[in-house]
Amino acid sequence: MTGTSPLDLLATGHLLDDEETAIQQTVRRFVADHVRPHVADWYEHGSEEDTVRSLAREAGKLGLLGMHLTGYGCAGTNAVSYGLACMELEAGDSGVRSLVSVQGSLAMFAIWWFGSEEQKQRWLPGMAAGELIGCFGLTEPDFGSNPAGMRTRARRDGTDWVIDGTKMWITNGSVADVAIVWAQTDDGVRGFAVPTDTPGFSAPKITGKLSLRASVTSELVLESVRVPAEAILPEATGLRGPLSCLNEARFGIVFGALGAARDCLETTLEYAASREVFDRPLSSFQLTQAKFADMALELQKGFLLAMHLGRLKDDGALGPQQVSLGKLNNVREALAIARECRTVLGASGITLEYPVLRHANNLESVLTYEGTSEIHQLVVGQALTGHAAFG
Ligand code: TGC
Ligand code: FAD
Repeated sequence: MTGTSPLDLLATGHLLDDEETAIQQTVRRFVADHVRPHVADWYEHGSEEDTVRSLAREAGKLGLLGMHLTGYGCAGTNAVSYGLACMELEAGDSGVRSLVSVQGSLAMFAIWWFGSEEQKQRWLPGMAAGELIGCFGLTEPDFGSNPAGMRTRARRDGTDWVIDGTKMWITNGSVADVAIVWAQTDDGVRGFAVPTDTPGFSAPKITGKLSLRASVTSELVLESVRVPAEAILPEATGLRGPLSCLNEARFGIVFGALGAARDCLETTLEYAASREVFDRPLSSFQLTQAKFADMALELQKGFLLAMHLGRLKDDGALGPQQVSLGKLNNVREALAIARECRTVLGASGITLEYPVLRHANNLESVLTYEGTSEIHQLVVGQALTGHAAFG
């Protein structure tokens, strides 16, 4: 998508400054060295905890974890740079971008924004280095789109808190050293930084996934998990707490999904140039070119949208509805591009030799997590009409 990309019909690289371009290129090399050689294997066999840990350490060395946060060992880049990093990571695999999103935008952000100084000192430097892994437990088996209904409950016992409940579909749950757990209390929803070695905490891994297989997804089970008063995130009160963290991660996805789409399109352009059908290169047929033109158009439009939102964010002017608009469009279009590319590859498109169906399958999860496309339609609908149509 920068000036070096063959897909950059609009020369969108001109929108980036030198530092942003350098960060993008560095992350692209990281993906080439640490992700691309292994990702088909991770996908085929399912990612293991060890893989996540070693990838996190490599990402930490590069300063990718919590990179748009400041202090506590974080790199302190601007939002656009963070978005570009997400795009490059997701060109490798959505699961790798998920690792960085959950660590930086959800778990670290929750502590950085809502935590006490002691919590920040305790967790953030190790998390930025990739030595400690965090997860973010909001969704429950019966409450995904509607977290307000959560049943996980924290009650006071003396100065301690005792937490009971179950969280579902939690990225890196069984790898994590610290779980940010959102629970109902007598004062509404509150967040807790729970060390995962606390008695009563367990995180069974979810198996049988057909999407995001290069990422570890787990259940969190909390049975009378007792944590001291210092575990509560003091500044997060109400559902606004977790939803504010989601804005951060959703922003990364606005850029990230385009990386997966770009990888599909680049792969498919190359394939169609060398594949002969009816004695001519597949890329010379009008129907194929129409597909390419439409896909390139949506990719470039998506990037312009992402850049606009990134600049708004860097100006402190980005609203949640705008993030919803970006996530809705860019994930939907990325998935459409991945599926269309698969058709151009024919039967070859169904294997792991090419990344296309892997990306498409991953994007099914991306369409669902961080707010489903329907929830983002409703957020935009509410902004347009003034009526909340969720309930
Ligand atoms: P509602 O009554 O509208 O709002 C409750 C309070 O929250 C505030 N608020 C927000 N604040 C910040 N950012 C946002 N985006 C916010 N949206 C709402 C709101 O102002 C209010 O504040 P206050 O102070 O007045 O109390 O809430 P609702 O219950 O009607 O729900 C609205 C809805 C449906 C949009 C929300 O629940 C929602 O976004 N649902 C989707 C849930 C979701 O996205 N879950 C994601 C879980 S994490 C995940 O998927 C990680 S995947 C990671 C990976 O691998 O990359
Ligand atoms: P539901 O809420 O049951 O929705 C089912 C369908 O109903 C969807 O199509 C939805 O759009 C639709 N629907 C719901 N409400 C409405 C409505 N009001 N109007 C119209 N349609 C509606 N969660 C975390 O907390 N932390 C994580 O780290 C995390 N990682 C994840 C990783 C993966 C791989 C996946 C797949 C999910 C992850 N999630 C995580 C959970 C994710 O956020 C939820 O799956 C998502 O919020 C949707 O919830 P649900 O699956 O319960 O679907």
